[in-house]
Formats: sequence, C-alpha cells, structure tokens
Amino acid sequence: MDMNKKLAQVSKLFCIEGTFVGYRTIQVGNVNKTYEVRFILPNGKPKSFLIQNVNTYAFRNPVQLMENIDKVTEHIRSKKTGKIALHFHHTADRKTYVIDGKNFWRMINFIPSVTYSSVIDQQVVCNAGKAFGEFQMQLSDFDITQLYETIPGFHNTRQRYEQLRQAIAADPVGRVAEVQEDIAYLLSVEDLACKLTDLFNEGKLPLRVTHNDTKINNVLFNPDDNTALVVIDLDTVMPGLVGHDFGDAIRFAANKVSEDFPGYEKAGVDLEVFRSFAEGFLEMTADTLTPAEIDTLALSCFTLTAELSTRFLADYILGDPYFNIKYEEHNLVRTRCQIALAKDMQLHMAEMEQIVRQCVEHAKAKS
Ligand code: GN1
Ligand code: MG
Repeated sequence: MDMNKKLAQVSKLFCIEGTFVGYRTIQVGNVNKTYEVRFILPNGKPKSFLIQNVNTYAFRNPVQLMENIDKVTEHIRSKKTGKIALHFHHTADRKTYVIDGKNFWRMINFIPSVTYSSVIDQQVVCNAGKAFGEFQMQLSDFDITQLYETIPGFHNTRQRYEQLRQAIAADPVGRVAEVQEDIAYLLSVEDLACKLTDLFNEGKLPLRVTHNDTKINNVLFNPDDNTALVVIDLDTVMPGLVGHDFGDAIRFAANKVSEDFPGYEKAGVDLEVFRSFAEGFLEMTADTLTPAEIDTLALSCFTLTAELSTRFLADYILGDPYFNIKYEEHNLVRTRCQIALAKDMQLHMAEMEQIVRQCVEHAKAKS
C-alpha cells in the first residue's frame, strides 16, 4: 500500500481541509497502527492529526468499539470543560470511522505532548497514577450497561489460561516443544493468577468502568511540567475490576526493564516506582474502593503479569496472529520477560501489600 496516498485519501474522507504534506509512523502500540499526518491548512498554518488503522483481528467489532469510545470521551469531555480532551473526527455522513476493504480507519486530534515508555522520574509515575485514578473517577457515574464488551473476557484470567491450553493443543507451527519450561511455570501459578477472576465470580469484587490497558505510554504529559494531560487508547474501556487498571500499570511502569527486554533475568518490580504510582492512584481512588479491592491491588500486579505472559505465549505458539512483532521471537522474549517479572512479584508480594496500605492511609489522611 502506498501509505502517502492512502493516508491523504483517508484524511479527505474525514473532511480535513488543506493540503496533505506527509506522515510519520508512530512506533508505539502492539495492536493498532498509528500515523501522524501533517497538513498545511487553508490559512497557511501547519497542523497535525493522528490516523489509526484499527486491528480488526483483535477488535472483531470495531463499530461497537467506536460507539463505546464516543460515549466515554463525551462523558469525560463534559466534565473537563476547557481542558485538553480527545476528539474523533467525523466523515461527511457523521461517522467516526472509515471502512475500506479490510481496513478500519479513524482520525483523532493531535495533542502536542510527551509520552514515556520507561520511567526514571518518580513524579511522572505519580502523575500517571493520578491520571488513571482520575479517569476511573470520571467514569464512576457512567452507566456500565451502555458499553459493549469490545474483547469478551479481556481480563478473564481463567479464559486466558483456557486459550493458552487450546494453543498448546493445536501447536500449529511446532513451537510448543521449545516452550515447555514457560508452560510449566505458568501452569504452576494458575490458581494464584486466577484468584482475582475467582473472587469476582464469587461476587466479592465490584465491577467498574475501567481502562484495561493502563500502560504509562497511554498517558500524554505536558512537556513543560510533566503534569498529565489526558489518558488515551480507550479501545478496551469496558466493565472491569480496579485491579486490572492498577495491576497492568505496575506491570509496565514498575518493571526494571522494558516489557520485551531480552535480558529477562534483569526484569523485576521496582518498589519505588510501585510506591509512586500507588500514591497517585490511591490519592484519587482510596475513598471509594472497598476493603476487598484494596486488599487485592498488590495481587492484581502479579495477575496481570501472569495473564499477559499467557497471552504472549499463546500468540507465539499460534504463529503470532495477534500482537505486532518486530522480529521472529519477539513474542517469546516478551513472554519470558513477563514471566521473570511475575516471579519477582511473587517474592515481593508482602512488601507491595504493605506499600498499598501505607498509601491508603496517606490518601485518607489528606482527604
Ligand atoms: C496491547 O496495543 P497496545 O500496546 O496498546 C494489548 C494490551 C497488552 C499490551 C502489551 C487490545 O496494547 O492488552 O497489555 O499490548 N492490547 C490489546 O504491550 O490486546
Ligand atoms: Mg491498547
């Protein structure tokens, strides 16, 4: 596909006036493909937009997905008057998407900002925690029944294990033999990893509207002072558990290495980053969480890490149909890095639990 031509054509369908002058691929995101497109507007000024090609293998019903996002962004926008918010452009017939053959396109305002894929500054992490906590609070009065489940059972860890088992049984590209140790570890921690799912099924944890993909690079920061501007990537906003958001954020931000670092023996949980994120997140949410939710926050970090390990491993075994990969063993490296992190989290569970309790106390003392 000639990308220049394609993106110019798609922009036209979203009624962007002016001249298309070029694009750059944004190298973040493991599922959708994202491009910054540059225009010269009729008034002569340059302006950028984002165009995304939604992965319809991952999101089987992208039209429902856009309906979810529309409702959620409008709900948040109504509370954030005057502040920066996400906005999806419309086509001439008022749709927020363009379908062309197998491709599903959408166009979003470009927000000048910085993102972080790894962290060394504790204030940035704390601000990310606040942003995801605030996001959760902004949607606390949103009617859950209005949302489609964009990926059914997205954080149903029992179902993720089932999918791993099915992949192992199918072994379509002959990769199972080389991953025996990884399978053995994941199966050995299955009950611990699924405890959050089980507690929910027993009615012990409430359902909330959650983001479900709380990687720190899904927060846009103000480059001048590192305050959080907006939470992005709302594709998986669905009914979920608060631990899904807390746990996934820690899994990504508090790992001592990047999520796909090949030297996986270096992976592990950085407890200072853990504390900074928890401080920010709980400052916004502590008052509204139930004791059972608070008690499971540390466990949820292990849960999300083990769960993603099963997803990366299943995808590797199936020949990489789901996640974008940059090289042949990418999903295997991701799996092993997540497994190393999960093991380290098991070792530090008591410390993580203690930090959560301290942060809850601080938050309650402040409020
Ligand atoms: C995917 O595409 P991205 O980077 O936002 C995935 C998440 C994983 C993440 C791992 C819809 O997110 O669940 O945690 O990769 N999103 C989907 O990096 O599957
Ligand atoms: Mg995502």
